Amino acid sequence: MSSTNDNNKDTNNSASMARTLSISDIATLTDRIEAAQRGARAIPKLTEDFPGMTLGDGYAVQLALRQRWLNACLRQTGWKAGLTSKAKMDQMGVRVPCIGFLMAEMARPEGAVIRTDDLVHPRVECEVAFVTKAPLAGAHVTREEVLAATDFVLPAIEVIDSRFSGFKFDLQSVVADNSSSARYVTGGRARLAEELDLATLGVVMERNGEPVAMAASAAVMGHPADAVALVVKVLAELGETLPAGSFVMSGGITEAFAVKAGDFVCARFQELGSVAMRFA
Ligand code: OOG
Ligand code: MG
Repeated sequence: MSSTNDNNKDTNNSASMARTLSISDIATLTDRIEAAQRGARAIPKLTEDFPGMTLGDGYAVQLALRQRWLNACLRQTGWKAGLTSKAKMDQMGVRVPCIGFLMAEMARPEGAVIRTDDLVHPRVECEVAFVTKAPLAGAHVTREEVLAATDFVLPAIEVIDSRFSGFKFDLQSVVADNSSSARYVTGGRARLAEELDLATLGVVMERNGEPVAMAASAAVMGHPADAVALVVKVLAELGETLPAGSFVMSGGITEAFAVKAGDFVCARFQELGSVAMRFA
């Protein structure tokens, strides 16, 4: 099913983002992911039919999906980093961080009731989110540059939803599936990054009033701003930059937890306040 055709490939910037699939294979996989997302249906991971698929192919599918949403006049709010903590890497069995795009349609207000019938098998995870006030670009961006370009930080819960059966995937497949992006909720108190030690923020994740996980923000790459730098570096490899005014989630601090209709979830962050939601 997979085919390679050198005359039919996009060019891209970096060796690690090398692509092997033809433009028509990328379109086929983009159709598959889009249908699974829209229909809230689990599908086999993409490498079952396309075993030679590379990380670059995964990002080609993700960017094709993003382009479809933008062509439909939907608005991108920013990007996210994923698999940036050991807890998340261990849980998913994937040891390389990834990025995904975030759209306004994925945002839900603090305290929202979130439907589960249009999701496959949702999970929640707590994250530190950043909003930028200056553009960031390049393969060598530093934590200090990220902090200087940060307008404010705020607490977030991401609702992830892998479109792959059993919530099991490899790096290429999850990247194509926009790194499981589904919904996100911000809340609490927006704070200036310089007023906080962003590496030592404690967080307690509760489901139905019971603590299910707790950790400190250093679990994310030693410092969550490093995960924002990672987003910028991956974007550079894809020939993209992070514009000013971007919303960026830095990745789950603890492992993610399955949720079902009726569940109430609250993440309590030191210094940043709490974010809560109910599922229905
Ligand atoms: C991939 C998405 C990871 C995070 O914060 O680690 C992610 C997954 O775990 O399904 O968003
Ligand atoms: Mg996440």
